[in-house]
Amino acid sequence: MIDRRLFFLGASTFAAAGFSGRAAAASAIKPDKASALIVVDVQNCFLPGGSLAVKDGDKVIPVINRLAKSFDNVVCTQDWHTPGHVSFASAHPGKKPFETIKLPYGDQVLWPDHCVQGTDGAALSRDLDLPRAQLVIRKGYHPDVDSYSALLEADKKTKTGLASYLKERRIGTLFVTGLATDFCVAWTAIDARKAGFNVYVIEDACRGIDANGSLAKAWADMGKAGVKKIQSGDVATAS
Ligand code: VGL
Ligand code: ZN
Repeated sequence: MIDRRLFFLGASTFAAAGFSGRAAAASAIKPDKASALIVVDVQNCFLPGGSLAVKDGDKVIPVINRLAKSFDNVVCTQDWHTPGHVSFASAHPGKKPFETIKLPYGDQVLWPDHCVQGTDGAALSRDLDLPRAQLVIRKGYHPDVDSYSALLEADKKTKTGLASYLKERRIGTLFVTGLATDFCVAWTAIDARKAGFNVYVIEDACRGIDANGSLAKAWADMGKAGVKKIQSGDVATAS
């Protein structure tokens, strides 16, 4: 009798501890002073109605706005192409958007014209509510080189300066959000891992283009690089 009571007490105590332990772990990713929220390319061209609209791209905005309240450090990126940029299909007679060509630095997907410097399409969405954002890093401004990654241009040599900025500020952990999951988000996350950062990608704070299986491939590549996939609900909210 005594044994049985003890067993039941023990079992229920164990179950309760196990359950709350798991629940705590799932919500225990707490951004600290050495963490930054990276908001990738939430620009009009990538939003519904834009020239390279990402399906449901606008859905990331409320999620990012909510997350930002938990971060001391917020950095935005902005795709910022010259008119007639090498990544535009319109710059290659006979080529159409989403075809791939060979450039000196490797394969390049061709895109509709997008995010041309100084245009409204290149502006960050006015619905972003990031009053504490500290830096907007622009990329893709060399006419002959694309830059999906916010750290390293597509030639894999030219640095944007973002890694050094973050390191000088002693920021070691990045939470990457924005558009598009399978291009600028993934390349930024993977290059950040290569540069030694601890990297989370917040899946529900991103949306993808998904051209020819690119979304599944991007998640696989990110996983191999040691990028951690999480959901916005896994990030501890500001107290
Ligand atoms: C992007 C394609 C071309 C992106 C930028 O932000 O993911 N994709 N330029
Ligand atoms: Zn671009």
